[in-house]
Amino acid sequence: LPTYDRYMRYSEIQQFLNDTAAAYPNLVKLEQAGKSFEGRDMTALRISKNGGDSPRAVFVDAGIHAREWIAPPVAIYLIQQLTQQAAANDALLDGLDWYILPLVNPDGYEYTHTRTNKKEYSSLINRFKLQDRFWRKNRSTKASRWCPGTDVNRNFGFHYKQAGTSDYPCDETYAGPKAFSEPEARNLRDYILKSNKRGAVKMYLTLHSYGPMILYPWGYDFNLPDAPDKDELVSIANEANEAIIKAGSEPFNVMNSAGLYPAAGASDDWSKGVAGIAKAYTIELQGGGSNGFDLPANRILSVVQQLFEGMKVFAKRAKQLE
Ligand code: 0X9
Ligand code: ZN
Repeated sequence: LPTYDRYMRYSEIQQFLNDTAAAYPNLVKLEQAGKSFEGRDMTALRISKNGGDSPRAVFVDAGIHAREWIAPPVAIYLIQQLTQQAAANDALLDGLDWYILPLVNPDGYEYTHTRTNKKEYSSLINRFKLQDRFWRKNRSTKASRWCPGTDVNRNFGFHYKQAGTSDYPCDETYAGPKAFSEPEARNLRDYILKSNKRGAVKMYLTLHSYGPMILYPWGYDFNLPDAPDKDELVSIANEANEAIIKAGSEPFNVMNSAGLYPAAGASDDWSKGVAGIAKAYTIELQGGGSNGFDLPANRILSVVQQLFEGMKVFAKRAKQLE
């Protein structure tokens, strides 16, 4: 069983996904999206009462960014609710399939779990640096051995490198040598496309931190025109926000993602612009701790419970989409 009183490691998350698939064979299908740069599994679950043939579906991922530890537990709690509480949550499963990939960047995630945030002297770069509890990228050494890591959320092939990305491997927002150079981005792309092969996926929710914010497209440049369905994007996000607030959370800021800062090559814009998923959101979960990314573990449970109330709204609205 998953725990919410501390942040689980990769192997525990894998165990939970495997156990869930084994325990609910009629509801859950274990799917492998592929392997990370270092060879870890990117495991997903398809949750469906209908063998994956429901008229509509929602795609959820988490953990694109290594340090954003609060995101995977939100996906894991959602899986738990959809399986262990399937009867109580039938509204979320009736006519709706779920594709959930809780840890897109397992290498980076494990890296941050084996590091500290203490300042230490690095002889290599001849200065003090923070150790990498707050690592963001994947752990690819293909572009540079000295500065490993590409930002998976700058590596998607839609307006690639147009704004808010870096060409320098040492930077936090390094976009990689080319679009979809990274196995994590390719695997996520391919798994989204496979999940959406019937065009059933109406909503893409990618879980990040920290906000709290609900971001809607577009975000790939400065001064972009509104998405044609902006009003509906906002209306859905506002309704989800109300439910999350009602569950006890501070309010989320519903905004255009370029309003935070322009950043091209992110998975949200690609999902809407290329995969054709009508509604795409980046959910920046609640922050906390020393720098926003290290939310104390005693807050995990309330965050996952609050977000689940939002998920109910996203599901309800997804079922109403064309
Ligand atoms: O910069 C990002 O990738 C996201 N914020 S985070 O602090 N979690 O790193 C925001 C991405 C928003 N989407 C687009 N700009 N397309
Ligand atoms: Zn992020």
